[in-house]
Amino acid sequence: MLKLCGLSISNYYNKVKLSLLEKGIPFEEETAYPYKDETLKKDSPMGKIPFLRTPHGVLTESHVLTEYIEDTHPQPPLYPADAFLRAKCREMIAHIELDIELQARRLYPEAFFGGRVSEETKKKVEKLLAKGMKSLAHLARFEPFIAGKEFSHADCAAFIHLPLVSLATKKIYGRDMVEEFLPASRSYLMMIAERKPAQRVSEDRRVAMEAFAAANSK
Ligand SMILES: N[C@@H](CCC(=O)N[C@@H](CS)C(=O)NCC(=O)O)C(=O)O
Repeated sequence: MLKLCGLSISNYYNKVKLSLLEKGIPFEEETAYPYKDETLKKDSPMGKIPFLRTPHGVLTESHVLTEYIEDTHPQPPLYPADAFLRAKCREMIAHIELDIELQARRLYPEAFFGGRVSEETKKKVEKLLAKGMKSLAHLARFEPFIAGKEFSHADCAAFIHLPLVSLATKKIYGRDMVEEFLPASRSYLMMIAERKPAQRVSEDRRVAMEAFAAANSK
């Protein structure tokens, strides 16, 4: 049995969880915290979540987890059969994560955790995010799914990461950079949110966020 380790408040954890649920793969969840837990370091060399316990050992890095899941459980496929379209799907995920989420992440300390981000960082990130969002607007297809006609791992990434980027940019800049550059994302995200696996991930995240907020208000 696969064991997904991490926290339901983590977007990278939730992306992999959504892929597992969409594919109907049985799995267990194990709570693991970044930074704090020393045992985590043995499992996750960078101290990050998520990681996956497999019958053969532990894997880290969410895109590696996704590829492993797809290789070991090819049905139902969450990548197109055609090699070029598969690559386009992976390209989309890379842009969402490297050019959008990873940039927006630098805003999270102030947007979500009561910290401060310098004005210089905010300005730099705003420019980079605009560039990343333009690249996604160029690639996104919404036919009706983000990479084409079939639901794919790219939808798992988009559904989990984009709302977080919306929230962060609204809080820091007073503008929702996702809706601004990608207006079609609004109805698209609502469509994905109606799927059962997405509902399960959202509900688990809601409960985990409440627990996190309560623990941090003490
Ligand atoms: N590239 C990693 C990113 C994972 C990541 O950043 N996870 C966050 C939680 S959402 C984390 O563990 N942060 C702790 C840290 O960066 O030390 C992946 O795709 O798995």
